Amino acid sequence: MAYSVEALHEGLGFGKQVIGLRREDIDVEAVRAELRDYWIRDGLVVFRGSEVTPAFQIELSRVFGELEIHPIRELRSAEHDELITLVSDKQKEGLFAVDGVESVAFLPWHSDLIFVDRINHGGLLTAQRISSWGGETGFIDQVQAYELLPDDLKAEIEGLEVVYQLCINPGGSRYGTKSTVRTIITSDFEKSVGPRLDSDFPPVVHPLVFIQPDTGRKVLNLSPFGALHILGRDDEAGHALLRRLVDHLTACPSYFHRWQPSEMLLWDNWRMAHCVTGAAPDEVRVMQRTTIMGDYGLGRRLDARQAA
Ligand SMILES: O=C(O)CCC(=O)C(=O)O
Ligand SMILES: [Fe+2]
Repeated sequence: MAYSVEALHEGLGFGKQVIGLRREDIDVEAVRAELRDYWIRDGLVVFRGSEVTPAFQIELSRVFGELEIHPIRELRSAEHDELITLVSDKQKEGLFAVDGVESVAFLPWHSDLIFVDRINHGGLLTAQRISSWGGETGFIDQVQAYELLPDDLKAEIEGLEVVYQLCINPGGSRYGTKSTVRTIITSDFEKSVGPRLDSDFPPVVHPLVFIQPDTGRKVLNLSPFGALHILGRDDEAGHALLRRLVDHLTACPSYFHRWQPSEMLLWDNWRMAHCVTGAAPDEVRVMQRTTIMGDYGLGRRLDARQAA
């Protein structure tokens, strides 16, 4: 094989980089198995020096599972059903002052699809247009985050669940970010999904601790963006516990990716929280992502009347 593999960053504890993978390499079952192993064991794989096309992005994604059509129709790509296109055009996706800095693309720490009962197993992301500043995609390993929890917290969260709902504004979630986020231009997404939020995206519940099936490792399964409260603990003590967990998670070792056009990023969405830093407001950042199917079987919808 012509490609090579290295740690993403020495001492980080997660992530691999695969350099020079070619389309024909993934016809070989041993290569497919090796890549799946990196995905599960290392959480994040950065592919560099590949020839990036939508067709290769889709085919490479299929190494890791069936692809799913994203539930938010506004995000689906016009050309390929398997891709979503994230266009950070301030008129379309909104313009925000993040801690006073005008930005597009800003997205707090989250797990994809945590706002539905079946969270997808992964995503493979490419950059079509890159911003001159910002627009970095950040990652935190929730396996490491669980390991770093003090023992009393590990014991306290066993068996607890968190209630989530889709959040349509990056500043609109209690636990999403400590930055101040002021909306300057409301996104088309917010205008379109807002009126049907409760009917189309009712609250759901996910466990705080999830055991990675292939390795038995525990994951601190917490998405700050979209988290409402711990189920049955929507009180001061419950919120203090959730705040402590969010602060712990977001202080864990992180990796922020500065994009080049010839790169693809693959992550295990069941254990890699991610975020996007605000990007240049007068430029259009364009990303495309696949959604790799899967269901860990632990999420469920919650009737709105039970949500407290
Ligand atoms: O735009 C990015 O860098 C990542 C956006 C994101 O959260 C995702 O694709 O799941
Ligand atoms: Fe995401």
